[in-house]
Amino acid sequence: MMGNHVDLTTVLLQTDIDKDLRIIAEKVKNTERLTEEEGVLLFEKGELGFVGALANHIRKTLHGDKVYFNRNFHIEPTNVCVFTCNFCSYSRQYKHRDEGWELSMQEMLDIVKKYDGEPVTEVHIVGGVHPKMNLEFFCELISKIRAHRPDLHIKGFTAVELDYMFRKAKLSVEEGMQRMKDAGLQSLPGGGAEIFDAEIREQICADKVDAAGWLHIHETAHRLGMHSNATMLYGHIENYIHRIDHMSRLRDLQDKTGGFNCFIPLKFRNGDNDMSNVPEVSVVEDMRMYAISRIFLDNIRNLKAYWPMLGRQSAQLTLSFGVNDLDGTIDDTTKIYSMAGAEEQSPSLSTKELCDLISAVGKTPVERDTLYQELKVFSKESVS
Ligand code: V47
Ligand code: SF4
Repeated sequence: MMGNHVDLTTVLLQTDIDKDLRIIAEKVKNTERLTEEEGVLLFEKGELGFVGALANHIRKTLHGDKVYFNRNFHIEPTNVCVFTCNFCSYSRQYKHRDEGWELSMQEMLDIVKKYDGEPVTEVHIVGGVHPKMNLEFFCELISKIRAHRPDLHIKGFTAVELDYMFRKAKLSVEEGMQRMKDAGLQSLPGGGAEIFDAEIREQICADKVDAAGWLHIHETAHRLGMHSNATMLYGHIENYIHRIDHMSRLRDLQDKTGGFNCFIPLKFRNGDNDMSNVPEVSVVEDMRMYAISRIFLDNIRNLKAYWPMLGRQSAQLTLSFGVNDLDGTIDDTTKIYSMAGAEEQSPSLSTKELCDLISAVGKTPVERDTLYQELKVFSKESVS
């Protein structure tokens, strides 16, 4: 096995280690939970090698050398959006909808049909919040996808989209979610969380669902037996306290419901949006972000790096900083990052390319379904 970090015992043998960091390393060794203060301290004092060693220890304990990926495809119904998040390069206002796209029911079903006979296991549906695409429309879409291809897991709609649809339909979150579930929705993606802190939210995405609303939607989904993901948009105007506060609220909800499958830190990209003056953070800061989330979120089992946003090489690097999941779409049509200046302009990786990328850093590629059930473990020989 390739050893990229010194192990935790070696870290603890160092005599010149900062006393606060030593306490944190001891806690990680004893699988004890970090406090919020300790989380902030890790951001302030933890150098890349130190947080990497801790995160790697946790990843290895939880997952050995397995790195998960999923064969899925995306449907983006529209980029027309009633909201005005300043970091968004993707959306177009309704009055400028001629510059954007609006897919019809048939066009979306045609995307699904394109994958007939292909071994995909999930469809991920996410887009802007269109004032005319309502709950009825999306329930019909979901039930038609379900009828056409019952084996496909339908993961769709951020809490932002759901909050708008439910309010427009004059339904409570519980009623709205039950309708979606009855139509065939099985999981929620993690988008729309951004940063929960109210003051930062006010500056970057003032008009969409707030932290309490986002958390309530996910809690309701979990209570109905659905699972969901959680994201955090980092590296813009927030500080370390806001990041820890965000993760702490997720950790609290996870204690209550256990419904989060994974956590996905999303790096702010500054291409062509109203926050283009905000510089992007360095790759060192990216890796520290992954590592510290792995250490802090002791009750969310999987940490995902979304490779279309990071690029292949940085995605590979995250596997040494706590990440055990590369999402791994075979055909990803999401434009949310390509339009914000991400490395991957038309992201698509074959299973073989993805497996090679994982094997090249000494890890074992494992295909999973949406709920992280293992579908196939790829040995070097079986990659095809
Ligand atoms: O909520 C928008 C982010 C999210 C930018 O659950 C940006 O499996 C960086 O959540 N720079 C939507 N990020 C996408 C999302 C997602 C993606 C992949 C997988 C899953 C999953 C979820 O994209 C938004 C926002 O946080 N975003 N603009 C930008 N300029
Ligand atoms: Fe709309 Fe989502 Fe863009 Fe915000 S991030 S403007 S909610 S598409």
